[in-house]
Amino acid sequence: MKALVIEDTLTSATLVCHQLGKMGLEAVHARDGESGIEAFKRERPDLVLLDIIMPGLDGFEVAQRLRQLERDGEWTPILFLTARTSDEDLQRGIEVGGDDYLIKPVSEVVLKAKVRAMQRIAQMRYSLLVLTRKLDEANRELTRLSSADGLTGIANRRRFDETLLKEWRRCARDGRPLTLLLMDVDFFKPFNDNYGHQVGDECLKAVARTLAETLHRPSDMVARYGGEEFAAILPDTDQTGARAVAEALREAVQGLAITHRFSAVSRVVTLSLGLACEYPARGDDNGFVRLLKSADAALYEAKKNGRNRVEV
Ligand code: GH3
Ligand code: MG
Ligand code: MG
Ligand code: MG
Ligand code: MG
Repeated sequence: MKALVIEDTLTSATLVCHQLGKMGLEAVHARDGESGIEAFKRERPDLVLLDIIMPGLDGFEVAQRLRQLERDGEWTPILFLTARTSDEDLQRGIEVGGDDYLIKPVSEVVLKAKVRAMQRIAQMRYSLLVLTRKLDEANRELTRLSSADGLTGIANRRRFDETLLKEWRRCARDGRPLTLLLMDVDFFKPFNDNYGHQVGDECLKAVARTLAETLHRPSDMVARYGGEEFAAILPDTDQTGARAVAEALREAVQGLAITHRFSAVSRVVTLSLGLACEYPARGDDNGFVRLLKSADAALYEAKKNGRNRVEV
């Protein structure tokens, strides 16, 4: 703990510094307001003892300036230590930012008790700060958990729904196209039935990771839409661009080369994709439902036309 003593009278300063030293505090002395402010910036003390009558800046002005120097969330206890005894001075001292007001000469016992009181408040304040930080962190973690899919770690349906509406509106506002992809693993039921649910889960994790890694733009998002179905939102992407992305996703999943002896279309796990692209209209907040239906219909076509393919 470090205390800054801003006091122009040397005998008084020496005495107080000595007393603080006995309490286990490291005392730094400044002999006027200006150098007190400089010392505050340099030393970042845990406590300030501040005289009022000094050449140059008086203690009231110094207190105000010190409060302005505190960084966000910081608080340094300021105790006036002065020969001025009027109620008005005490009142003003508290108003300009002082936390306590002691009248000289102050006994060692009183000084010690007052410093202890300030230390206790500072400690409580610090504990509260730590708690607030932990709460913030826990809150962020909760938000993350409530929007992530438990198995794959990518966005869940809830987050997908939120994002789709948000991106729909954004693209409407900016006059940009929005693409939606619905994707479904081919013959996943026989995969599960033959290799077991655990292997099925591992396969879904690998597919999710690959989809996420293959999408490049920060605004792209992929979600687990349901069991073995995934959905991707591609903002600012027209049909031509989206077709290329969909094709890349299809190839990336095939490229995983996860053996699937029970697929009727391939020897490895594959993906069928349905693509829908629109230029959202302003005010058409329900238009994304049409987009979903359209992507779903395209996915159905992809299944019907042989799977492991993209349909629009
Ligand atoms: P299609 O090519 O027509 O899509 O055939 P499919 O067998 O994939 O279609 P279907 O929808 O009948 O099968 C989906 C299967 O996905 C059913 C279930 O066994 C499996 N499944 C769904 N969710 C999970 C999951 O979380 N983990 C695992 N291991 N399997 C899942
Ligand atoms: Mg003085
Ligand atoms: Mg399915
Ligand atoms: Mg199906
Ligand atoms: Mg399927």
